[in-house]
Order: sequence, then C-alpha cells, then structure tokens
Amino acid sequence: MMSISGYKTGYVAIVGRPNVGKSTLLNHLIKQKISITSRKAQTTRFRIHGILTDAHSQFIFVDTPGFQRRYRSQLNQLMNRVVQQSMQDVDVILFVVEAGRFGHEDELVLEQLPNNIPVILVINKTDFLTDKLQLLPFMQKMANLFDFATIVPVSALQNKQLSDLTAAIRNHLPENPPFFTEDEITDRSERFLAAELLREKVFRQIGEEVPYSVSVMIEQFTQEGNLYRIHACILVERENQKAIIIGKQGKKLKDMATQARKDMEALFGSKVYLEVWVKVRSGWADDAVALKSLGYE
Ligand SMILES: Nc1nc2c(ncn2[C@@H]2O[C@H](COP(=O)(O)OP(=O)(O)OP(=O)(O)O)[C@@H](O)[C@H]2O)c(=O)[nH]1
Ligand SMILES: [Mg+2]
Repeated sequence: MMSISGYKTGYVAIVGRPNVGKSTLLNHLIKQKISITSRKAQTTRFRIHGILTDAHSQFIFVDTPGFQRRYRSQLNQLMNRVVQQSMQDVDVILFVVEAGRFGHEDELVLEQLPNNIPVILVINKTDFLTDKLQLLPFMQKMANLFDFATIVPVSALQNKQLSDLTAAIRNHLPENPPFFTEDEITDRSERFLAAELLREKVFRQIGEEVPYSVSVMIEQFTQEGNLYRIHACILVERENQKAIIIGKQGKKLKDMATQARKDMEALFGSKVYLEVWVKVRSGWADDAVALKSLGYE
C-alpha cells in the first residue's frame, strides 16, 4: 500500500532541440523502452507519456518532438505546436541540452520556456566529457541565461545521476494521490507502440533522407491468447523510396521487421506475428487528413 499523505504526483514535460536525448532520458527514467530513439534528429513525432511510480511519488513524463525550424511542412508545424502545448499544463519542465553545447537551436527552445513553471536544466551526455571540470563553466554560462530551478548533469544512456534528477523533480511536484496504477507505464496503446517500434527501425537503418518521408500504419492488431497478430504498413512518398526500404531481395525489410518484432515481444511480454508491407502514398506529411489518420493531434 502507498501512503497517501505526503504522496506527490505531477506532470513533467521533457523539451529540447532534436537529438539531445529526450526520449532516451524518458526510457531510462521509467526503465522501459516506450519512446523510440535514433542518432537522427527529429525521431520523435508524437507526444507520449511515460509513467514512473515509486513509494512516495508518481512522475508522469511527457516526451515531445525536438522543437524544429528547418522545414515548414504541416507535420513540422504540428510537432512544434505539440511542444508548446506540452509545456502549458505541467508542474515541472525539463529543458535538456548536451554537455558543453548550446547553439542556436537550443536557444530557440529556451525562448519558448514559460516563466511561471519551474524549469530544471538537464545537462545530458556527460559521458562524452573527458574532464568533468569542463562542466563548471558551462553550468555557469547556462545559469546566466535563465532562472532555472536547478541544474542536474546526467548521462541518460549510462543511467548516471538519474536519481538526483528524480529527487530534484520531486521537490517541485504537488501533493496528490497517484493518478495511475503502478503497472501503467504509458498513455499510448500497444497498437501505437507497435507502429513506433517499426518506425524506429526505419530511422535507424535507412540512410539520411528517406526516414523523414516515412510513416507507419497498423492495419490489423489482434490478440489470440498469448499471440499478437500485427499487420503493419510502411508508407513512403515515392516509388524509389519503396525500393530502398525493401532492399535487395527484400533483405532490408525483413531485417527491420525481425528487429521490430523482437522489441514488440519484449515490450508486450507475448509472442508476436508481424507482417509488413510498403506502400507509396505521396504527400502524406502535408495532408491534414492523412496526418489525423496516422495519429497526429
Ligand atoms: N553518449 C550518449 N548518447 C546519448 C545519451 N542520451 C542519448 N544519447 C544518444 O543521442 C541520440 C539521440 O537520442 P534521442 O533520445 O533519440 O534524442 P531526442 O532528443 O529524443 O531526439 P528527437 O526525438 O529527434 O528530438 C541517440 O543516438 C542516443 O543513443 C547519453 O547520455 N550519452
Ligand atoms: Mg525523441
């Protein structure tokens, strides 16, 4: 039983420019892989909640797409709106930057930060630093830019200082009973998570340009006892991209499907039968109806 008196529950938005490690941080905080990650910028497209429950607190983390300014497609505008909306109704904001790096893209996010909600500066990827003393001048510089509630250096990937971070967040959470049961880890459906795990493989395995033209749709999702039967469709914008995804003798597609299936089996704790097709559907990133049917808000 959890004691209700003194129990704290609240929402924590994770924001920052693309590729700083927001989704990696979320996954490592909740110790489950629910948000997809890759070396490419703009991997995350959808807001997703990840829930961490302990004996004294419940953290509802809100992962967001990296705020982005490069392309003005309808998809990018939607993504930026998601970031702005995600910052409105939360109790704490984690502004994530990379150790020793603060550039124009970070500055654009900094400008969006509200001044009526506590903002914790998270300096990620400290494992890249050869000398931890390099952090001090960087922290000093950052402290001069904004009135942060506190500054916490971490390495999300190596699980370093993550308990310092949760302790710092807890200081700013309101007293509330838990909103979710202990076994709830996300607000997204298994169907959504399945689509994302497959999209992650495309982001990780296909060269630079194609992933941004790719989207995944689940056409069938059924559960028969301990078996999930999933039919997924990878949507691309052009015929030549379809060939790239499928690869020589279908090898690329087969590899991606196998890896996605393994991730799904680990996350769902079940056997998964996965079938994947590739279809050309041009212009989906600029088509409001298509965006809605794919799960964009
Ligand atoms: N060395 C190191 N790499 C990290 C760390 N955290 C994240 N990364 C890597 O940074 C890359 C980007 O991570 P993501 O979690 O996808 O970044 P993101 O901020 O969610 O990116 P977008 O969704 O595109 O905005 C991946 O290759 C991660 O493995 C860290 O603490 N140390
Ligand atoms: Mg992300």
